[in-house]
Amino acid sequence: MGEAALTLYELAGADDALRFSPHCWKVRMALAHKGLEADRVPWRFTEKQAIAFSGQGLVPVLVHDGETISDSWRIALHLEERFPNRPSLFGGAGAMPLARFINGWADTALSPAIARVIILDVLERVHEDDRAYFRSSREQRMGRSLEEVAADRPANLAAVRQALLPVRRALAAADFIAGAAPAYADYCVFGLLMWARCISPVELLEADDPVFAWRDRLLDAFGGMARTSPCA
Ligand SMILES: N[C@@H](CCC(=O)N[C@@H](CS)C(=O)NCC(=O)O)C(=O)O
Repeated sequence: MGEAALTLYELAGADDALRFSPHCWKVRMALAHKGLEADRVPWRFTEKQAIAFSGQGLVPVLVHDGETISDSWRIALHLEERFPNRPSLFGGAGAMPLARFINGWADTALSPAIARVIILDVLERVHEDDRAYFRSSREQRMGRSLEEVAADRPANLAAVRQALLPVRRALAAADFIAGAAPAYADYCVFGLLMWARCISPVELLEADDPVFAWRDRLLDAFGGMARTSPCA
């Protein structure tokens, strides 16, 4: 097969190399799973103009041979459909709805819990041009000042560990959420943990947590791609 031309617009921090978006991480892992490489373009919250061609204002945005796809879930479906001869992202079409459920759970239950722990670290590390926008958009979303959201870090951290219980349960039965081998369901959760790892000094997981060992396996996947990725 000829090489596909893939460009991924990814959120970057003040430092260009700091790529911390959870949804972009889901796509990074999906691309690696498919054995694909993309040209990764750093993007900042306030650079809406640079992705206006996608018809919306969020990253990830993938451009594949001139076709534009936004939203990490839609990108995963696109990669699965367009690269059917490479390893399946879901482990077969029948497993796709379950991965969609995990993605929805991660985004609605786990992501807000992690956000409460790391939000001030994100604020500190976004580009200075993004800072005011980041604060006002997130305070509007959360209905409180970021300092209020982050005030009780020990309780917020305990809530993340509690939220991970379904993952812990799954890992009691298999090495990965998707079973014996990692798949997109794993990347949906792992992407959120990469968000925290890249942007915050706080360790979300205890060393004896099975989720810690699972995260290690994924940090080492694809030649250690995630482990060697720059962190703040
Ligand atoms: N459902 C979307 C969410 C994408 C999203 O929220 N992206 C964030 C970065 S993690 C963003 O681009 N935010 C820009 C903004 O808030 O203006 C997906 O899965 O891709």
